[in-house]
Amino acid sequence: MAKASFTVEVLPDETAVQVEDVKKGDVNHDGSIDIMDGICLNKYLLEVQTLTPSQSAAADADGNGEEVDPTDSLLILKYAVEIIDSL
Ligand SMILES: [Ca+2]
Ligand SMILES: [Ca+2]
Repeated sequence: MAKASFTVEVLPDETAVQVEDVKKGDVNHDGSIDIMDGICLNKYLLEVQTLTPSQSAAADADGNGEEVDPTDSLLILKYAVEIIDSL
């Protein structure tokens, strides 16, 4: 399985500011949490696209340390279709 490699150069302070601005679940940063965020996250899981550090922070719906996996995808989709009412 091919794994995308990329280099991220941000200072620790900048990362902190970015993560603070992140709305959990809003992976594509359009201001709302909906099905598009689930699709965006699934594309990442399928290695079709990469996420920026702030996007992966937003994608970590269950908050287990910015590890993005299918559990986060499921949580965001459940929220998007109103099965759960908070992330
Ligand atoms: Ca969104
Ligand atoms: Ca997670």
